[in-house]
Amino acid sequence: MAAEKVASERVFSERAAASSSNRTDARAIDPLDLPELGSFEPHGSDARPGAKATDAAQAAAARRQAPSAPSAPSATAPVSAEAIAEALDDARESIAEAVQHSVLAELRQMKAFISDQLETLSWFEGTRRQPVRNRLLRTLMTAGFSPALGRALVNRVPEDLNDEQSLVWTGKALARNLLCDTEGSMIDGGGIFALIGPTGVGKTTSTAKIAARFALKHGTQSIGLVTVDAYRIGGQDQLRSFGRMLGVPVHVAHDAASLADFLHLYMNKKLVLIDTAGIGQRDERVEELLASLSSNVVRKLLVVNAAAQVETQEEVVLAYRGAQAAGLVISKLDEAVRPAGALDCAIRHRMRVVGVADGQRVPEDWAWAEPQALVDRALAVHPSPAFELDDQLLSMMFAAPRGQAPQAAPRRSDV
Ligand SMILES: Nc1nc2c(ncn2[C@@H]2O[C@H](COP(=O)(O)OP(=O)(O)O)[C@@H](O)[C@H]2O)c(=O)[nH]1
Ligand SMILES: [Mg+2]
Repeated sequence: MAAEKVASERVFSERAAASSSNRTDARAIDPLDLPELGSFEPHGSDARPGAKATDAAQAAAARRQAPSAPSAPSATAPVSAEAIAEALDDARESIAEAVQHSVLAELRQMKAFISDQLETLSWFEGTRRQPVRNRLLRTLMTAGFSPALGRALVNRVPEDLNDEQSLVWTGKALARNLLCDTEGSMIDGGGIFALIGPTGVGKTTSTAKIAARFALKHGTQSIGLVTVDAYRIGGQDQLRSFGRMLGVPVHVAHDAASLADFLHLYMNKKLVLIDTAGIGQRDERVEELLASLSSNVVRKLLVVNAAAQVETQEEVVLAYRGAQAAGLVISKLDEAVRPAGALDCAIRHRMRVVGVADGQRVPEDWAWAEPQALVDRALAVHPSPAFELDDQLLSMMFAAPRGQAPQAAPRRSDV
């Protein structure tokens, strides 16, 4: 984790070093201090508010109970009135102490909540007094960026810029922080890649598009195609028919062992693409899938649907461990009203965008990731009047509780 942080900070500082001194050029300022978005990280091992105090109260109650156990009146020995009175006193004391601890824990929790709310509201009030920042915040929220990233950006935009300049600055800051594998160099370098993600996001279609692009440059002989989509009826046939179009045979792996066999068989191929079963991010089989692809040689490309809700995208990234994947494929960009969500996830989780699918046609509707073009597209959102944000709505958004660890999505077996 620390090594990743150092590496990404190096990328940022290298890019910053290559910057010009133009005032509106985001490269001229410090990079976004993304580690500050720590509110997305779970807080330590036990993030329950007041957990420590409550646990301490429970432990104290347990301690008091323990010594009293041996002295508990046996069935045969007569119980004296003093012993009963003493036991009652002990019990009263334990209850009072436990109640005191739990009240204190609740008060602490309330205090933290109120000071968090006040801090956010005073930040928002401060922003309101700076009309350029206020309008910028509204533009970012309207585009679909998260309040966390919006706030980080608005805090850093230089004060002396006008609306247009601050938007240019923000666009550049976003593009600089959106890691992209421009020109598809990662895939062009070859290796074994598995496309993972929820159902219907475009894994198979993207696999076919990537294979077609690669075949154009390196020839069909250099590609191996494997599908482990054994769950869905027709899942294998879909890649098979794309394979036939390309002239590349497709093999079906039914389990981790047969996948290993195929990978061995394809040792001499420059690129091996593994198409996987679509599994909803709340399905516990996601873990099985990730385990079956845990080999070091298999690099994972998470496919995220740009047209999905941003909260869903966030859940997908968390469930599929997107931050540990080699790259991100943003699919269905053509359908997305607010593509900002997918970019926001990529920036906050420091994922490298490998490619973008923007239509159903294979292989035409595919582009290698280009940060500025993606950011410009995300910022060019014109919502219908029903979805416009006014100051009141904005203040409500920013008054919502922040700083909580993301709730793990309920697994399918839990619901
Ligand atoms: N509009 C649009 N449709 C897409 C895109 N990628 C895939 N699709 C369609 O989405 C559906 C599911 O795609 P598929 O590749 O089977 O998804 P998978 O379940 O993740 O493998 C198919 O109808 C595809 O044609 C895209 O970039 N844009
Ligand atoms: Mg599929």
